[in-house]
Amino acid sequence: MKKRETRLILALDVLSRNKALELVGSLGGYFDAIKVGYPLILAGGLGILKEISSLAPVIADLKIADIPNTNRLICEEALRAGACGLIAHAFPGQDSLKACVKSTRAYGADLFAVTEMSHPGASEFMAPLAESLAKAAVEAGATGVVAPATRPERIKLIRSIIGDKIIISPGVGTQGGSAADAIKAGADYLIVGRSITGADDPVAEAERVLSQVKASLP
Ligand code: 3DU
Repeated sequence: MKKRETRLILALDVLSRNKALELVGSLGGYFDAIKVGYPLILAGGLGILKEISSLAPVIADLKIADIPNTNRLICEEALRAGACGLIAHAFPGQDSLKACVKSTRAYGADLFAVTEMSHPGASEFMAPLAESLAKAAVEAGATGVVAPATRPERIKLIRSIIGDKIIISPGVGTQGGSAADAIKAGADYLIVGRSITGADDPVAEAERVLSQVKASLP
């Protein structure tokens, strides 16, 4: 993972290749990485990873959650396409998660495991398991975890389990999370999407979030 500079990761959930490249062109300097997930990959093709990765580091958010062999195949496709970071679910278990860690390491890339998601429904099944999922991420050798900016107290708890592994944290802005609170709770990077990509002035919004991050650092 690129050294923490802005501590921001852009969630690029747009459906047009041109729009995606336009946003990366104008916003790239505000973000340490660009997160690309199913919406853009399905709409624009896997080649979009290569195009964007020539401009900025790309994390492929495929929330990989299959048996070890299938996980390996998915990881290798995304890594060959240019991703330098991948997001996987921890719940399929150590063997599945370790397959992702092994693949990413072979490419010098990072693997982030989801602990508890940021939306309200995560309280049904994920929250009761989040501590075990965080421990599983550490045991598997993941680079870090995904933890919710919508519940900063959960970032704190997960930080106490994972030590100095990296926390990337979605949920700032549209989902209601505060950039300052998530950073103060221990997030290393914030994942921000719609509140910036859908703003009338995305650059001004990125600047606003960046100034909140800077103001909340010790
Ligand atoms: O809500 P936003 O538009 O800022 O985007 C958040 C992004 O992070 C989006 O791509 C979503 O799929 C992803 N994400 C979560 O929101 C919550 C998680 O627990 C994991 C990923």
